[in-house]
Order: sequence, then C-alpha cells, then structure tokens
Amino acid sequence: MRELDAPARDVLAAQAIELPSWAFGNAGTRFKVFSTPGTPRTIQEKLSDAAQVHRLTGLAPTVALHIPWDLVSDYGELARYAQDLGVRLGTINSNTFQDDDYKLGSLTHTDERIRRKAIDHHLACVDVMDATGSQDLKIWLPDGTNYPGQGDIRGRQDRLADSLAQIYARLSDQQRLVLEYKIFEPYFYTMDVPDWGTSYAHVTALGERAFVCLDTGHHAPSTNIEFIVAQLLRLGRLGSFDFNSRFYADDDLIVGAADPFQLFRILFEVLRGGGFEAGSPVRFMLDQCHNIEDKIPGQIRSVLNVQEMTARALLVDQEALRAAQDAGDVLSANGLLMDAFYTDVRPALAGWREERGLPADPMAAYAASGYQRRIADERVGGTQSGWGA
Ligand code: AOS
Ligand code: ZN
Ligand code: ZN
Repeated sequence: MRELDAPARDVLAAQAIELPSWAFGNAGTRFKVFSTPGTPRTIQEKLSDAAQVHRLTGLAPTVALHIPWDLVSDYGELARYAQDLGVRLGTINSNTFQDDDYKLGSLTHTDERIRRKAIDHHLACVDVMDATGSQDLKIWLPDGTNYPGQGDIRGRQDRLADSLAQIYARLSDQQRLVLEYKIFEPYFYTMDVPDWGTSYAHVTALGERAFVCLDTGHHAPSTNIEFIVAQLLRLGRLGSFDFNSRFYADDDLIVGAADPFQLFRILFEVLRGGGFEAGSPVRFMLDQCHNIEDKIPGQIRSVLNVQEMTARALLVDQEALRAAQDAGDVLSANGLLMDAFYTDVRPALAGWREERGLPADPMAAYAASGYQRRIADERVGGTQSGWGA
C-alpha cells in the first residue's frame, strides 16, 4: 500500500470544509419535521454546535450563514462570538424561496417591484458579508416555471443576467459571487439555472470573481459529476461545492453515504485539477439536512467522509496512472485508481489526527463528551432549520 507522502499530508493539513448553519436545526420532508432534543434555538447555539465539529476533527473552521434564517442585529458581534468559539463565519446564503412575492420568480420576475426587492435582498446580504468578513455570496435561485408557455424562457434569462450584474457590482474586490445550479425543484418544467452550463454562462459574463457552485445532489441520476468538476476546473470557474448524498433527488443526506466511490472520483478530479492547491478558487461546503439522526455527529461523520475520500484520492499513483493512460493500458489505469479507492485509510487518518492532538475517533469522542446530553437538557423548544418552517 502507498503511504500518505509529504505533499499528501500537506493537502490533508490544509483541508477545510464549511458547515451550513441550517444543518444544526430540525429539518424534514414535506410529510414531517421530527425534532431532536438539544436542537439550537439561536444562531449562537448553532455556532456552538458547529464548533464541536471543528474541535473534534480540525476540519471545519467556518460556518455558512443563511439570510434570513440567521438574522441578528449585529453581524460584527456575531463574527466575534464565532471567533471566541474557535470558528469563523463563512459563505452568506440568500433566500428568495419563502416569500409569497416570489411565487412566479425573484431575480427573473417580470414585475420590476418584485425583481428590485430580490436584488435588494442580495445587496443586504453583501452588507452582512462586509460585517462578517465573509468572502462568498452564494445564490441558489429557486426561480423556474411549471408549465410550457408559462414564462418566456429567454426573457427570464435576460432579467436574471441584469439582476446578477447589479448584485455583482456591489461586491468588493475581495468578495465573490457563486451561482448554484439545480436541475429541478421547486419548479418542474424549467429552472432558470438548471445546469452548470447556464451557471457558467452567467458567471463568465459577470467577471473574474464569479464562479459556479456545484451541489452534488442537483443532477439527473447517473450524471457524471466528476466530468463537470474536471471541466469547470479546466475553465477556472469552479468556485465551490455543496456536498451531500442522494439516492433519488435532492436528498441532502450525509456526503459519501450513498456513493463513496462517486465522492472519491470527484475528489480525485479536484486533486488533478489543482483544486487543493494554495490559491485555488475552490471552496468545500456541506449542504445537508439531518432529518432523523443527531445533527452534530451527522456533521462529524460528513467531514470525516470527505477527508477519507480525499486521502484515498491522494493515494493514487498519478505518475503510474499517466504512464498507463499514455500506453493505452486500460486495465492497469483503471486498476491504479481502484487500488487507491479500496485502500482503508482509516487507521492512517486516526494516527494522523492523534499527531495533531485530535481524537483518533471523533465520533466516539463526541459521544463520550457529554455535549449531546447537556444540550438536550439545556435547550428547550429548538427551532427548525428554516426548511419546512
Ligand atoms: C437548494 O436546493 C440548494 O441546495 C441550496 O444550496 C441550499 O440548500 C440553500 O441555499 C439553503 O438556503
Ligand atoms: Zn445546495
Ligand atoms: Zn439542494
């Protein structure tokens, strides 16, 4: 078995996976939102829970906020609060999907009053970024149509381009816009940003600080996601990942749970495309909901899954792979990839963690910490994440 060499260890040491604040709230399906004892009642409590994940894994130094689910009056103060807990505030996520005004569109709406309102919401999100020091504004646009003929597909694209340009113009030189695509839902005939190509077309029109966000749950079944990763890296426009797993649709389950091999293939393309190099534009985030499992261990398991598949990707003998590819040696090339994928890196990573003063087994350390019991006793009346609220 190949060892994790010095360059591989550098990649692991620098790995950072952003946690979504909404993963700590109760979530569910359209049928039922189950509540979990200890669910946070405030963003401060969500940050405290996220800090547990980082404390035990060293992998999750930042937390993404969602506006308006995480509204506070002073974001500078919230940033300091996070810092005291050992984490930082990360990506700011906008929301144009829970307001009656946006039933027929937000940034694409034909009614100028409503489109203006949606643009202004994003400008307010940039105000938050100024206060928190966040780098990324992430736009997941729920806009779309349900019936052929319902909307002017091209007109909607034109209005979207104009809205995005107004938002982009408000960003500082240090800030970025990432545009997430999704094949369907909440609308089922067209989505206004349904695929990476549409997102790419918009972000390239905006400028150098606009990128595509790839949510792993937002594709048709059997889409080759690593191909999209390779292409976007090649084009210099892969800005961020929303990691999660899907069995059927946008399931938002624990990343690496449904298809660890796919996660490995994606991370291998990230590695090959320079996505782990210093200065790369690629950021890694989770976008998950924990409907039935405890949220903090759910997040711990998630970041460990990403770390594990990164370690396996780092084990691929790239030199030998290139030689096999160039020689047209199909089976050796495939075998080299599979050898790395099938390598159990868990003992090596446990040792690696211990060297850094982290628990060898973060899941067990969390269970033994008593934190879950404490929050279950202390927090009464935990709120939903915003999903299903
Ligand atoms: C929705 O399907 C998207 O995955 C969003 O990225 C995300 O869940 C949302 O931005 C949270 O507000
Ligand atoms: Zn997402
Ligand atoms: Zn999603």
